[in-house]
Amino acid sequence: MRIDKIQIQKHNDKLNAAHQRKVKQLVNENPNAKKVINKLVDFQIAVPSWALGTGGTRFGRFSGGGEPRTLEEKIEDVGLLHALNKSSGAISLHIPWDIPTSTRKIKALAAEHDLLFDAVNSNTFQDQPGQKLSYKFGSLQHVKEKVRQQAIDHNIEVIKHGKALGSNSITVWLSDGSCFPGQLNFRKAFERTLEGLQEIYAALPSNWKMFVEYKAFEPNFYSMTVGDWGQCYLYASKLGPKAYTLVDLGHHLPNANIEQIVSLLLMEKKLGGFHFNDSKYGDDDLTVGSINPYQLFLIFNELVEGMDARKMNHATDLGWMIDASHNVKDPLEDLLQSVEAIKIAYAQALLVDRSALNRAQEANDVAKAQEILQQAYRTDVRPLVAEARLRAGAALQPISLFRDLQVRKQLISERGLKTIATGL
Ligand SMILES: [Mn+2]
Repeated sequence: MRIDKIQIQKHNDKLNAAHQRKVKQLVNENPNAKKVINKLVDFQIAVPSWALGTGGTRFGRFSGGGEPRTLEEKIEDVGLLHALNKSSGAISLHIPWDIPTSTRKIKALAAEHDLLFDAVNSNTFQDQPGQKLSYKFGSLQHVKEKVRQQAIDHNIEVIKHGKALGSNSITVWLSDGSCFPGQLNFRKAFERTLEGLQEIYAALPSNWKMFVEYKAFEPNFYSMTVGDWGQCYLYASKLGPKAYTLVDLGHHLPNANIEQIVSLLLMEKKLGGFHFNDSKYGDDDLTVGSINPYQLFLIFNELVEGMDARKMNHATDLGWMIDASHNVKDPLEDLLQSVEAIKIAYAQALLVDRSALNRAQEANDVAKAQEILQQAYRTDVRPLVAEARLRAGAALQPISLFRDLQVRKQLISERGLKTIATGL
């Protein structure tokens, strides 16, 4: 299924008059609003291939129907999202779940949908059918050299697939760690993992980045070998200038000050990218902004401040990706909500009066500093985000249009009710 320009135009025509009144008011009140709209147009967030089907928990999985069965259908789904919001112009693939049968055809299909290939992801956290050696006790940390080599070879293979597709980064998330005290020698596990990452790093094309993703716990519940931003920073520093940390919002211990972590990693030129999601308790992978939108705003506040301090391009100098998936909503509606939440937080962060905030900080005026942040956070920027969509040729209200066009019903009629996305 495809959504064409005429359908979007009709939808926008109905809503545009009321929308323009709201934009006008915001532009009058905020001298920066026009600049914010331009930055929002440029800001794209990659959609992961594994979020297009209903996620599961370890207790069950309830398919929503019409889920993509192949890589082609996954690209088609991201194409639908991008047509609706013009903010999801990239897909992040997971190998081996998404190995193309024909790279040429897949590239052409992505180009038809105006999509790029974002970071490719390796998978050594589960055993694949026919795999020789098991990752039950880890991959790059494994005590047996042959298992480590198998994991290294897999990552190098992932780089090859990514290179063929035009991607320029790999995300390595390792589930390595231990479930019980005494199971693992921490130092040896770190050293083995570093050696493995060094071999993978050596296989990176010159223009590539390696994102090393950390996670505090799960599936290992006593220790994780890349468990927090400190350990991740050590790996990234020892590896070299093409290696960066990747921050997944759900991968911290409860109440961690993620915005401070982001600020310092940026300062050290070691922040590479993001996996956006939200959580109440652990790695819940809930819709971005659904639980704690203020935290998301505070993170974007540090991102904008830190990237501007280093004169970085907001749209292109970090990897922006969603990593969320759950059991109860339509995955495409859910992704539209996540993208919207990210753009709202970004727009609010762009509205922060930086020079006033700096003056308040230098004067120890704590109340004023809070007022400045919350002034931006409490501004309803949704008309600016919608205006950016309008200018890019997308829908003013993507979810309404998704429902009006009965996209899910059509996908079910094309693909069937009982489909399960590959890899899930
Ligand atoms: Mn992640």
